[in-house]
Amino acid sequence: MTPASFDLTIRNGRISNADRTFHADIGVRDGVIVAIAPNLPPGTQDIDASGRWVLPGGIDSHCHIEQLSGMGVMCADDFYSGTVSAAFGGTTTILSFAAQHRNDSIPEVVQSYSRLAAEKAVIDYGFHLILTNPDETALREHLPKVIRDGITSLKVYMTYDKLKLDDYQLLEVMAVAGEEGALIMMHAENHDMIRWIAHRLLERGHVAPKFHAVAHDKLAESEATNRAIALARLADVPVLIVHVAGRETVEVIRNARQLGAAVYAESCPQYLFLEADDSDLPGVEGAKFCCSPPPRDVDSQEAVWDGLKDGTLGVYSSDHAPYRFDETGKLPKGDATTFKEMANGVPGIELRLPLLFSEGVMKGRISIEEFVALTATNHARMYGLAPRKGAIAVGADADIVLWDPERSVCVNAAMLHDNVGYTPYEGRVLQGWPEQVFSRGRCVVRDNALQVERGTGQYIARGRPDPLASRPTPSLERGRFSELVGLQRRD
Ligand code: DUC
Ligand code: ZN
Ligand code: ZN
Repeated sequence: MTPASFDLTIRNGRISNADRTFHADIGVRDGVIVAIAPNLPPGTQDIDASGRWVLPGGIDSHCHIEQLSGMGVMCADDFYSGTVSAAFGGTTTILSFAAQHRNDSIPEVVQSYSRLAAEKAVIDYGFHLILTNPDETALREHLPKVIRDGITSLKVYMTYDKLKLDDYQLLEVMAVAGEEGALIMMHAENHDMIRWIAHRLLERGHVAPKFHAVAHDKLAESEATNRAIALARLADVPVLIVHVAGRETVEVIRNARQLGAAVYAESCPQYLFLEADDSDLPGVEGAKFCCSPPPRDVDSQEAVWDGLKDGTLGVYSSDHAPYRFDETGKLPKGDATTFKEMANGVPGIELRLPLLFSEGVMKGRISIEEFVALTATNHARMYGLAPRKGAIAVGADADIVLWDPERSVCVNAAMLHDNVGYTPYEGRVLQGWPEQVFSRGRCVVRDNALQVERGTGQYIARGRPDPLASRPTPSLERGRFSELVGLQRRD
């Protein structure tokens, strides 16, 4: 190996992957890790990582960027502010949502969303498709095509008037996902339970943000999760339950997994670090803490920690849903906005990793290897980004973050790079911070400053999600059922 053979060398670091921690240097050429060994020769760029923890760049597989919500509200972050904010928080790949609204043509949705991202993203990105109109053209033509083009996951909703699919439609989509090799991501909340509670609350004048959490009861979440799992088992496809909030939901998922069901799940910072009571504030201030499902209580937080520890919850994403605290975002009717009219969602793309690093790793709740698995490696496998992303390994993209475990930071909205203007984590003191961020060997963040131009992120066409690649053969009974009802698999 000649001295000039690396574009970048990161030396003397303490490297952690999902399986182990070790000391070595990393050599990078053309954006790819080409050597991991002690005492590598200097690279054109030579970084001393002494005292730093060297981790794979985070993958945030659930964030809403430059997307219109079901209620027609545009996110505050476009692909520039969204990806800059992600990068400053130690994330080097995002998966956001190309969202079909009911009258939209899927190919046009994907094309226009791709254009927005290509112009602005500073880190790598891929898309899921939100599907709201599974008509014959969508099912037979458009879905197979977008899945084959690398959008290998579909988000579907069991609630929200303008997004929800009924059980029959969910089964139809699942059948196509199974046939084409896409993963179903399920927003699991019982629509009619929420509608019924909300109606009765509003009738009685209970309009404040804190009633959002009352309407989105934990039973609505656990019932829909149970049903989603039953539907997926019937259709013989894996399912990933997104944004798990409540203890009962964690238990439903754990039980199904113990029975051998191909059920996967995600949780997010708001379910570890926020509670329903946080939204009990004067006026509409509590709206800053409202998302769906809502943060619950300390008991559910504990259940989410346990789920992350024991593998019930395999991925930890932000569900960054950025809305400004004004008429353009959270509060379409200003101070008169009821909980039913608020935009749902909290920001979190930049603090996702620092929160878990500080409260999970530094406080001894999870190991650094578990941190890496939950924030990067499992996302890469789950969503067909591996082996290119999610690990520090020869042949992988040089998506690498140098963390300073000694740095303590008091969070405030002004230091963040999103376009939201507030953070539900204001005033928290976090231990450990991502200091230097590399994406495909390019330094993206250093000295608290962005080092790259807009539009330099790359689109990643994804492969088959691991749950589909490694799905166990259907049982004899299911196999015969599948044959009778014409369920097919593309191998
Ligand atoms: N709920 C969602 O389903 N998506 C975005 C944010 C939210 O609160
Ligand atoms: Zn959702
Ligand atoms: Zn979401």
